[in-house]
Amino acid sequence: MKRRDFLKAGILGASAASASRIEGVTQTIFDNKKVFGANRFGPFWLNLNSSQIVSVSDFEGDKFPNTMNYSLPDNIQNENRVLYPMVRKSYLKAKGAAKSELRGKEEFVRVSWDVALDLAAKALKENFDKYGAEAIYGECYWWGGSGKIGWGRTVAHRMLKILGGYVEESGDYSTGAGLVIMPHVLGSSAVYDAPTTWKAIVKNAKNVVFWATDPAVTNQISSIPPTHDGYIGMQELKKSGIKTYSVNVMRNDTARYFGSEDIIVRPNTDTALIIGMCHYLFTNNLYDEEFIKKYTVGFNKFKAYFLGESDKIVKDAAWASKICGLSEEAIAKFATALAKEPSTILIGRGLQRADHGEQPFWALVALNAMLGHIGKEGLGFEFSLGYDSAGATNKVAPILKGLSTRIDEKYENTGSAPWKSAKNITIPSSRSIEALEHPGKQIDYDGTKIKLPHMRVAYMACGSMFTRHQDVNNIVKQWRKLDTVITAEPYWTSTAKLSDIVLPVAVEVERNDINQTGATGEYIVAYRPAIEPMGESKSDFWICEQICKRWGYGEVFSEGKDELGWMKEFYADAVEQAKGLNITMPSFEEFYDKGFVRFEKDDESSALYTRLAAFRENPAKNRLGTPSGKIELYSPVIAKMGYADCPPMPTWIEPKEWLGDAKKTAKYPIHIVSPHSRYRLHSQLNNSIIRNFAEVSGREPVLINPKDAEARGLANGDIVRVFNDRGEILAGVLITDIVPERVAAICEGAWYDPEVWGEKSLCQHGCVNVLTFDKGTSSLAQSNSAHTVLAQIEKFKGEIKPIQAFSKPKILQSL
Ligand SMILES: Nc1nc2c(c(=O)[nH]1)N[C@H]1C(S)=C(S)[C@@H](COP(=O)(O)OP(=O)(O)OC[C@H]3O[C@@H](n4cnc5c(=O)[nH]c(N)nc54)[C@H](O)[C@@H]3O)O[C@H]1N2
Ligand SMILES: Nc1nc2c(c(=O)[nH]1)N[C@H]1C(S)=C(S)[C@@H](COP(=O)(O)OP(=O)(O)OC[C@H]3O[C@@H](n4cnc5c(=O)[nH]c(N)nc54)[C@H](O)[C@@H]3O)O[C@H]1N2
Ligand SMILES: [Mo]
Repeated sequence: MKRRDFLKAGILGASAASASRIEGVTQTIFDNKKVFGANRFGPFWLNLNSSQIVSVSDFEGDKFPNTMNYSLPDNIQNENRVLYPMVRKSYLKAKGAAKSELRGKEEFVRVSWDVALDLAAKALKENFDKYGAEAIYGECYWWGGSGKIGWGRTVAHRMLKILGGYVEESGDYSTGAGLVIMPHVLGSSAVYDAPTTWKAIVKNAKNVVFWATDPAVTNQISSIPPTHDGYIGMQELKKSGIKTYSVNVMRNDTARYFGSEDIIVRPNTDTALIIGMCHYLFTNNLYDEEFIKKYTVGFNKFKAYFLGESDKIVKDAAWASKICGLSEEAIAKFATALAKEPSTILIGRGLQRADHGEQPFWALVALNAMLGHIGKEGLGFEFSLGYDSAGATNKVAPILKGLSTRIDEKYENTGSAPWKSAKNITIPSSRSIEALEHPGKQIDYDGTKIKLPHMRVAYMACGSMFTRHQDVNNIVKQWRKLDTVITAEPYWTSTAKLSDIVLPVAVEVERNDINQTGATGEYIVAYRPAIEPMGESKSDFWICEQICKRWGYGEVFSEGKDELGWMKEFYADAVEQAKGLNITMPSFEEFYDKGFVRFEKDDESSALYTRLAAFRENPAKNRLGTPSGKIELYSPVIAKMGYADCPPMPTWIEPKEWLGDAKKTAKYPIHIVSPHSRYRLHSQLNNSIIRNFAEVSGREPVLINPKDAEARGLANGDIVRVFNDRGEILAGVLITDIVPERVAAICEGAWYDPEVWGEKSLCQHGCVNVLTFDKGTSSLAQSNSAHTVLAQIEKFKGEIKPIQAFSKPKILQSL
């Protein structure tokens, strides 16, 4: 069938299926061809034969194609796909909530879409009608799927808005502490603002500091398909020979690429290092007094703190050295170098995903203010270059629109129109399990009190709770309190296995959608079904529309358009915008046929963009959004909140667990950090062939220093038990001095594989969040503290059992 015919028909055409490698792959729509596609790893070419995706080739417009996409054929056509709608046995028997303690233990039953959707629609509606929005957990966090139309998170939120509201999150897991503290300091969330460009940095900086960031790894992926332009900036930086530093708890890939000077600190002690540096700059008159006077408020209070005027503790380099482990001389030398020459500090996010994670971000702004480079072309601090491959020159291009939760006014008189009065209940991102544990509890949040909702039904899509969230054994326990768990998933993940209703989802190359590449906006790209959805999977859009239909609101959801219809609408809007930019775009049919349209022209006006340059130039005219209009080194607003765990200026506070706590380290002497893996996007792709590059002895690797290995009699490839009071995991030993003594690294996202499903038990595969604790960063942001963990490591002496994480659960064909 020709694509043009397919377009006309507007449905998936069918031709005879040839023998397929595994159950579920039936046919391709684009026979024996190269088909363009895109996802969060970047754009790509799929090479197809008559029945399946054979391989992936690089897209020529991608500056640094992501090798992760090579595993797509295996990932998409994986044994681990959910092929049919499934309902847990007891739930199906009862036609509703039943025996939640059996989740993960009993069989699933294959059902028709009608049965699954009826049950899902009923659970959502009944609970909403009885208990209101607080009963419906609809966070749908975050990284699964993509697209401007059918991203599961957007369509689920649209569906739950039509229902009348749900529990959503504010902030995120990525940078939740930064998002809440920065408005008090800089007057905007700052962490997602447009970044200073690499070009401006390379032109002007003499020192570039990578502070808790690993852009060589983390820029591989993006929220919208990346063309990886940021890596060109990094190449230019390397070529320039500019001195680079890496302030980190280990030597990471970025430091190795640049040959950076390592500034290795004890995990979670950066705030002390920074305050010690501030003290040094002040007492040695190396700081920019004029910048402080003109652009900041509160310096005198901060100064009194680091001089120890009230607590009699002088926070000098010697004090900082004792806490962070770096020598006094090294601290002085580093501070001096940054003060004497034009410097840029690129700040990562791992830093604030820790107990009191607000403080290092605030302290870094204070340090930068004292250095005085802020707002000079290419200099100062930057939060956004470790992510989204940002910082290249933008293209002159239209901005593609997308589906949202806004419901068209023409449906206002439909039924009782519950979306008109829909009111969501917002809790800080990562506080959801605390809500299950303590419904009704009041928690502090950024000067307000939040009452945690009593949630009864969860609609899960695009997220992976049991790998993402902290203290997995506690999640297992609290999870039982949900009456109904509905999970829309392409794969049999741990979350799917611990659900009542599992809805099989079609992935990007199995459905229609549209997107724009990031971060420069160079391409508008079409997602098209290159293969038929596996088994009976359907798009998130279709699923949510069908659920709304059961409430009588199918058309309100879809506005009478299918995904192709929405594609055409958003494309037409881009064509209109383009006209205003003097750009002619091809017809929709041509675009759909080819898969992409390119915008070539650089937007030179933004090429040397520098954060806070306008503020530096004219602080009266370009006031910041803070109460003073300036950078706040002391915040009267935060002072008024009176939080002991978030003082009103950058302050060193001991984290709940750290290497400086002699009592705790006696039992658990190793700090575990969980960086993001270069072999996956969180948990995604871990079920594919790429795992072969990423594992040691069939487990997630634990990077451990030679001395720590020796003390435990460990060799490369050994399987170890990593444990603390919260839980235990197995991991495969990789001995390396890129991690210092007493620090071990286990990447986040390895699939959770408990020995006994549904109970507190040993994770055989290495899901690091079994070890982490679930506590907010502070009363201010209540973000997650994933990087604050102590544990012990020992050789595993028990029986090694086969990994179950990637197997399907037991499935019955009927009740
Ligand atoms: N210890 C520790 N924990 C961490 C972090 C850390 O640094 N350390 N980092 C945190 C951060 S920054 C983040 S952002 C979170 C990430 O947390 P999540 O966003 O939950 O991470 P993913 O594993 O990407 O989950 C995406 C899920 O969506 C599914 N999926 C894929 N495609 C589709 C689709 O089309 N539709 C639907 N419905 N589902 C789909 C995937 O199979 C997968 O199960 O983790 C956090 N957790
Ligand atoms: N390949 C790949 N890329 C990704 C992702 C992925 O899963 N895989 N996830 C994406 C997402 S959602 C996000 S939010 C970003 C995450 O981006 P980041 O949060 O910046 O990444 P992380 O790997 O968590 O941490 C960055 C660095 O911080 C260091 N670090 C940890 N604790 C400390 C500390 O206490 N002090 C100091 N100085 N350094 C510390 C780690 O060793 C690591 O090198 O990455 C994005 N990019
Ligand atoms: Mo993130």
